[in-house]
Amino acid sequence: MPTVSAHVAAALSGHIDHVFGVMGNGNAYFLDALERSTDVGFTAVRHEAGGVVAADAYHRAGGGLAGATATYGAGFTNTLTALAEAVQAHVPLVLVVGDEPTSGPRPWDVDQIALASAVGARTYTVGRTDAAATTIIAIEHALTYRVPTVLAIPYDVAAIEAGPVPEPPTPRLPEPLAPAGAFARVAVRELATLLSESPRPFLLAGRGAWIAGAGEALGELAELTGAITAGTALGRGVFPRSEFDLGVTGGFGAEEAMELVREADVAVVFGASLNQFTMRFGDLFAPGTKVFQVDIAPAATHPNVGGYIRGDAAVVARLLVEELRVQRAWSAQWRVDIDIEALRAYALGDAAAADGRLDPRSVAARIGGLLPENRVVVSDGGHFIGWANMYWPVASPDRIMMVGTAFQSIGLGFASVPGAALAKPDATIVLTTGDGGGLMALADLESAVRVAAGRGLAVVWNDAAYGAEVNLYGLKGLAKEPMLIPEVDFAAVARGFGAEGVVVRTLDDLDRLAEWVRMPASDRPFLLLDCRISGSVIAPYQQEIIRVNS
Ligand SMILES: Cc1ncc(C[n+]2csc(CCOP(=O)(O)OP(=O)(O)O)c2C)c(N)n1
Ligand SMILES: [Mg+2]
Repeated sequence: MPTVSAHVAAALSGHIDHVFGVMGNGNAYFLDALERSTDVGFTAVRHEAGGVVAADAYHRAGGGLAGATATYGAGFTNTLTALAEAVQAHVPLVLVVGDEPTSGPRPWDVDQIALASAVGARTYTVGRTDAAATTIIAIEHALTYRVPTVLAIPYDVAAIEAGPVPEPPTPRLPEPLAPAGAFARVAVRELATLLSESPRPFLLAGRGAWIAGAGEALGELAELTGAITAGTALGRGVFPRSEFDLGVTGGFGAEEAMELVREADVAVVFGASLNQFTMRFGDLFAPGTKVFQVDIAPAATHPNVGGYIRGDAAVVARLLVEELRVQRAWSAQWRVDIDIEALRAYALGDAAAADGRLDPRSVAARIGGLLPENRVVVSDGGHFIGWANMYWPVASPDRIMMVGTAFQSIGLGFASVPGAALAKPDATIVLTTGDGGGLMALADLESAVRVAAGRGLAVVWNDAAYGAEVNLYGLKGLAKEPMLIPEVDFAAVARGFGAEGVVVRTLDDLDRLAEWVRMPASDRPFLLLDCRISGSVIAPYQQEIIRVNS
């Protein structure tokens, strides 16, 4: 007879292909049922945070909804940082955990519902008779609100026989949000009129535009208006015509491209939250630019926004296109007269910095030129995030992700690799990480090497320091000792996990990457490049933060 845990597994299997996690007493029956009676794949990771991170990365890389699992107590508390990240980054996933028995907590139990709630995640607890239906509610909540949910199985309920698995209900998901009411209709029409008369229109897409599938409609809108376009760090490559696209905006943006944004007279932002980094701390748009935001948030999310239209990015973009067709707008010419590709260029570095270590800009540029096109870049957090974001072109938002940056956490990099690898099974997965975050995440180097194998490449920006802290506080004169890390031989560490490790001290050492790229994935090992870079070259986005903080 199926158990309550089997009911959970069966209901999940209708909506989830993959679960990542670590087993323990609290999820043993669930994992047994998942393995024996469903087609859901289970991938073991080595730290529970990694289970949530991998499920998160799986979703961001276009794999759909994924599950994570951990045992009760310490297994669950190990997930909290990754759970907070998924909440803040708006990534749906279902975390299946063991929980205290219904009879009350044991000495090793903690109030898991309160802990999940404290980081913004809702818990659904299954009972003896409603496990399948409750599982569907947890899925529905995750997908509707684009958040992680926790599905808790009390310890004394997990193995109870629950009878044949019922046909679970289908999750009910809302339609894309359309601008509602006469007020919104007029706002759309007026924005269309403004765009049709604008000599220098600018359109910016964020991750919300990608999730909404707005690319085609936004492409038409750009054609009809003659707009120059760009993406946020999470919304790159949404617009179909790259020759009119300035690439990434915000701190990672190329200086001259960002100057051009300030020349726009009308700017419309689709599906972007306009955080301080995207907005260059208020300087992205010039004071005279009329800024409009289209988003599903209840109201505008930045004070520089002058007009707000609440709605799904694709729905509103299509409405604007229809309106412009009716109005027979003329198309602005400014994008035709400008060499946009030239504006997207970044400074090339030197071969070595003054201290003799590598200049990260030249390392990044060389690696960027060698990477295979079909790739997904997963990034940990730290000063180094600028290098991949500036020097490695991104085709679409599901091909670069920074799991950890919404919550400003480091140490979630290695575990992102298995998630992305399973979501895009033909792609090369490229991890970009610092030495500090890399050491924090090290347990899941094992998962990364095992799952991605010859499709996996890790680039470690090894500056023997918590570089971001040196830049923000060391340069202010604070004690440097806590900011330094003894230089770790990551290449040797990688060999211990079954990968190939290469210490990169000169640009010529990157020739190994050129060879590796030419080999079939099945014939090559996971490759880790331990790049010994100088901490003296500070990325422009970080200089901006230093300026704002000083
Ligand atoms: C979990 C966590 N601990 C500490 C921090 C503070 N922090 C932010 S960046 C950073 C340095 C990261 O060092 P590394 O990974 O080597 O990258 P680098 O800055 O040197 O490029 C630290 C410690 C954080 N953001 N998250
Ligand atoms: Mg470092």
